[in-house]
Amino acid sequence: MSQQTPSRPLFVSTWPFGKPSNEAALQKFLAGGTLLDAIEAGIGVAETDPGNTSVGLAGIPNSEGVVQLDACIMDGVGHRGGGVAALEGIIHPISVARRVMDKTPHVLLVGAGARAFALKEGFATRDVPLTGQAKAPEVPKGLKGHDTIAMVALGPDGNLCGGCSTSGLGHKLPGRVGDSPILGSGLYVDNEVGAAGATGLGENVMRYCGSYQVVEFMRQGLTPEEACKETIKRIARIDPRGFDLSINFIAIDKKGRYGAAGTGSGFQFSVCHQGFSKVLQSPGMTKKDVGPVGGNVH
Ligand code: SD4
Repeated sequence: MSQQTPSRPLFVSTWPFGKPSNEAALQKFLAGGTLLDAIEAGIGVAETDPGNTSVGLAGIPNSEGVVQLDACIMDGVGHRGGGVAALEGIIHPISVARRVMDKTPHVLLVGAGARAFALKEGFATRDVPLTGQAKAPEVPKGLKGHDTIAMVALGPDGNLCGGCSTSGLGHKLPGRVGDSPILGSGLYVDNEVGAAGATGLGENVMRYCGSYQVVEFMRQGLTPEEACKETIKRIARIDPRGFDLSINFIAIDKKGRYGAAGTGSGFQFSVCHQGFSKVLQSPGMTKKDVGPVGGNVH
């Protein structure tokens, strides 16, 4: 069941660590910031949390021991977006993503080019400590220790926006880019309909344009939770791995309805508006939710 609130602004983000981020976003907005300022400030909290090993420079490094960060931001007004990928040594990738959106004719800057842009724009840097994480020789098959913050928001004027930031899959190959900085994959905002964000194994989100699909299902009339579930079902039907995909979505719509769903036992997500800030459990999804998987069954 999607839930609904008339309270604006409304912030929804992935994981329990989204709660302090949501609260910082609400404070920023109440202090006179725009909805985009709020998203940037909220995600910035996760990026500088030294205990967060999956967002920002405390994140688990890649197979060469280097932390490479992915982020994007999207503004429903004007359908604008910006992102950075494989960005090294910059404290706030979400802010660089916003600068790409606001100050360049481009949408996505990567690697050395993204870092050069960030330095030219005066963004703060930090030498990257390995935060005690072991350097790994190869990409592991497991998915442990990676949790993106995706945050979507609905403002009092009915406009939507969102952001996403991650250090990505721990021990990934250098240069690997996940779903999180890719508009339509890790995040998508359509000001006519709603917004969605993803967390999980990026390869399994980006092959299906997951967040875009969630928004398109909302356009067809599904509630946010139904749209998240339907997207997971569709992916599971097509993918040979069925439900063994480690993917999770959050979504909000123009009416202030919000919801989430994830594979397996689901995941926790955070919701905040004035007088309300909670961590909620999303429904989980397994084979029994859809019947046969592994083929293109319709
Ligand atoms: C990635 N989607 O780079 C990110 C990681 C993540 O929960 O969200 N993990 O694949």
